[in-house]
Amino acid sequence: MSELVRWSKQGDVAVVTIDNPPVNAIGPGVPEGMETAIHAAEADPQVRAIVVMGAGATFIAGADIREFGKIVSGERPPLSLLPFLLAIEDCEKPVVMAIHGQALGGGLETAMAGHYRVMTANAQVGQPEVKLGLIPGAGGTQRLPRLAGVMKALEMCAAGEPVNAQAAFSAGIVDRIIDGDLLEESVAFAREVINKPVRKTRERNGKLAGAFPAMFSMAREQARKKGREMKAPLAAIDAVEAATQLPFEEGCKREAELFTQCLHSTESKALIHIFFSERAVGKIPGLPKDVKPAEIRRAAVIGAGTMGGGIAMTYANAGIPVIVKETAQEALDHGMAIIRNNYAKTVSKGRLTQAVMDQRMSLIAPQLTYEGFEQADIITEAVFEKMSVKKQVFAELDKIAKPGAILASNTSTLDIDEIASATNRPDMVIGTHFFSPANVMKLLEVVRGKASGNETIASAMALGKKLKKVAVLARNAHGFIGNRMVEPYLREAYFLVEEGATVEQVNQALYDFGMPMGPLAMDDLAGIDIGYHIRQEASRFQKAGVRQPLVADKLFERGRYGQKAGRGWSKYDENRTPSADEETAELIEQTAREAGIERRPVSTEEITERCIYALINEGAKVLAEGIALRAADIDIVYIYGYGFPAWRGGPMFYADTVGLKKVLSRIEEFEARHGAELWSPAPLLRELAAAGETFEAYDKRQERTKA
Ligand code: 3H9
Repeated sequence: MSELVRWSKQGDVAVVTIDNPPVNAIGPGVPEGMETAIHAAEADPQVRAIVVMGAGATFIAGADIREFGKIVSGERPPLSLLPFLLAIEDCEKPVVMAIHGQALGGGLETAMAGHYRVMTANAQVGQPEVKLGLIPGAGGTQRLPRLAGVMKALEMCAAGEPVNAQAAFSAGIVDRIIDGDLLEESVAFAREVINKPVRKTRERNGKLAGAFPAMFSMAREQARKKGREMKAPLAAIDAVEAATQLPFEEGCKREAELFTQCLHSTESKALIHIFFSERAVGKIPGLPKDVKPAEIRRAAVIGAGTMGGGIAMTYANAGIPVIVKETAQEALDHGMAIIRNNYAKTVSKGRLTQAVMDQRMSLIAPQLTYEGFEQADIITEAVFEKMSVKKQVFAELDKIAKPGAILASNTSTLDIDEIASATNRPDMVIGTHFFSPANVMKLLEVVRGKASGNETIASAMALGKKLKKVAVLARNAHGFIGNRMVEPYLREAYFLVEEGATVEQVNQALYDFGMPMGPLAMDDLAGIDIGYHIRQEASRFQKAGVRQPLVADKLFERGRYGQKAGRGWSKYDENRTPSADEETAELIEQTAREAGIERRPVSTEEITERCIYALINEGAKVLAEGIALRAADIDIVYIYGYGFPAWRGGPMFYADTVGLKKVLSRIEEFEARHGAELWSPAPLLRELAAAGETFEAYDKRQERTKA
């Protein structure tokens, strides 16, 4: 018997247990083990029904994702789960799949090969393969429409979102929701079905008849809208459509073809890279294993502006009571009104109940004093982005915060060490850089100062998880990871309009690349005034004689602060819909003329390359300087903080897919044209390109060195 799968008897019911920690992924040995156990139980005359379940916290989280790269590289033969599932389905004794935790991907496919399914009330089932650039590859697109109907199967396979027990039961995916002990009740359920005919999902064709062509065209339209250039959702729809057109075996063949195409796609490699990177960022080399993060029970936030309000909501959403302090009643009232309005919008969309909104609002205590701050386990400062203001706030916090409280700054660019120097406890000071809107964006950039203590770092990283964010650790340096890199990205966008591209052309090029909006639209959303103040604070980093963007500051001087002012790079109507603004176009032309910048037609390719390669080049510098721990960390920052398309894998992974030699040679061309100060290639990029290496390989090499 396989060590990964065991079976035992509870009277006349066999219990097959899959035990492949941590998530019972279907790796080598698991399907074989399942088949052997089922056959052994089937052959045992005492056994009249079989229950299959997972050991530990979950049923089966899917195929072992680590195997896919090995299959693509030819190191392992293709995973062939289908025949094993057919063997389970053909078992002559009823097989009951007992689901707790998650049955995802190959996990749900396994469950659907059973004759019955039961599920605990808090479990989930889903076909999330599209999130890895794949489609279900073991009959999921063929069995799910037979169980749940074509519409539900399309929704689950193309969007990849899991469904809860109630939804799974209503859709017909499971036969019973279990409230009590899973093992006990599944065995009891198995006894109920002993004398009932064995139901093979693959033969239950009734629900397939409900399909009509418009379902598929609608699904495709939605998938294109949501996934932009992503291919996997469309492949998933094709495979579900095949279920309605072909017999089961033929449908499975079609699914297998589509699965293989997806498996070899760059999209899938990129998304699998993101899956593992998202988990790798939490691992901090050098942080002793016995460091315990502090328990965060109470929080306080200074500043009820856009960031402070969003951060307060994030704490409240995680059930942490939070005080929000402002200096003036009007600002406090305004901030609280925005918070209330944000929650109310979510309630009106049906995504939050009024009761939950009320409970969250009750966790947020607005006030003008420091009362209660002495009880806070963490105090997050979100005041004006100016060093003198931040230092004054930290000096005050030092006097009132309890010993052991974490003093966190939400600065997006400023020097954490200098901020910490305003206190007598620099070991407790750290940067927690939230991204706007803080209650929505998944990234938390944790910035370690020179003196930040290990426990402070571990606590901030753990806090990220508690707030349902992805926390990435950065070393203290101007702009940290994200904003340090966004500067050259934006700089190129500014230069490109001065050289002759239109604002709309620049925005469209980066939107078409996959960004949620173009760089100048992002600038308008973030606020032209914010960028201006950051540039003012950072002016000491500017080198004399190096070209500086000219128009952005002029927009500020004219009060064109972006979306909130109704005008910035573009003009905005009352619904904040942008349109081209002649005044900006004239301002750009006039500025370029006065500065002697030659205007010329600029291609989409040049726009994309100059913006994205500037990001990559700076990323390589950030990596070599140790500001980011891994290239993968940079990718995560860009995906969750700036909306870089996940299906391109983040800027560093994208560079790998373009080829570092090609990226380098374009950067060298830009250097020749625009000067070394702006475009000198990062030494690490040169080194990796010369060695024919990738950033991904560099990360692996570094990991081995540090281990
Ligand atoms: C598939 O099934 C294709 C099929 O159609 C068959 C084709 C033939 N494989 O997320 P966590 C690791 S495609 C390998 O931190 P949580 C994970 O890396 C698959 N490893 O825990 C981590 O390792 P480490 C479709 C996996 O409680 C550890 O387990 N399935 C897998 O926050 C803990 O994970 C999916 O896409 C895996 N399948 O969340 C589901 N899953 O500790 C992917 C997890 O070394 N998984 N690991 O960093 C998930 O969504 C979440 O892991 C889950 C648990 C919700 C299950």
